[in-house]
Amino acid sequence: MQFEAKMLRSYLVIGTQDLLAGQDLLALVEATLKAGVTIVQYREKGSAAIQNAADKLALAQKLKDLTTKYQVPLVIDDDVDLALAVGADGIHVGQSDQKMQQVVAKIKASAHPETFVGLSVSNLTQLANSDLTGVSYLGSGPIKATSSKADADPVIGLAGLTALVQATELPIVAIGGVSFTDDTVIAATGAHGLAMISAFTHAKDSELNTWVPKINQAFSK
Ligand code: 3NM
Repeated sequence: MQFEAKMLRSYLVIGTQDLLAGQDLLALVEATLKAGVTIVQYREKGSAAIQNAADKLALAQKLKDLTTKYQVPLVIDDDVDLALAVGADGIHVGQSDQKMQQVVAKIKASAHPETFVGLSVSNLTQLANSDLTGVSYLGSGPIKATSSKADADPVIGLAGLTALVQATELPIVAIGGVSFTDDTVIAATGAHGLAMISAFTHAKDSELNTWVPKINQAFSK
C-alpha cells in the first residue's frame, strides 16, 4: 500500500506488553479498526513482550490478515525481517534501533521494495542528524509523560512538536502521553495525526466509536 499522509490520522501502536489483564490483542485491534483507525503498528518490545520469533511471526501474520480485511496499513516496529516476512505495508524505526539507511537498503533489495519507512525524531538535533532519504513520515514525541515506553526521550510538549512540524516537509504523527481529547490542539500544530497506546487500551468500544471518527475529522482539515 502506497504511503499517504492521511494514514497517520489515528494511529494505533500495540504489542502484547501493552495489553491490560484479560485483553486479547487481535480483538482490541479489530475493535479499533471497526472504529476507523487509519493505521496499525505492531510493536513487540521489552521483557513482557513475546520473545519467541515463531510466535511473533504468527501474530504478525494474523495482524496483517486483519488489517488487510479493513484495508488499513500495518507497520512493524523495528524489525525489518518480520515486516518483510509478513508483507507489512511499513516499518517504523527508532533513533536507537537498527540504522535507518540499512533498513531502507534492505527494503529496496527485497521482494517488497514498496514498504514505507517511518522514523522517530524527538527534537531538532535528531532531525538535523537523520538521513531522511527514503523516509515517508516522522513519529515525534513524547508530547507528554508516558509510562508505555521505558526509554522515552524528554517530553517535547506542543512547542517541541510545532518546531519539528515547521522544520520538515515530512508529515508528522504525534506520540507519547497523548489522549483522544488532544485531537484539536495537536491538529492545530500542523501535525498529521495522533499515535497512541494506552488511550486505545483503556477505551471502551463505545468510546472508540465516538472518538476515532472525531480524530480523523480533526486531522482532515
Ligand atoms: N514512542 P502512550 S512515546 C512507542 O516518544 C512510543 O517516540 C514514543 O504510548 C516516542 O500512548 C511511546 O501510552 C509510547 O503514551 C506511547
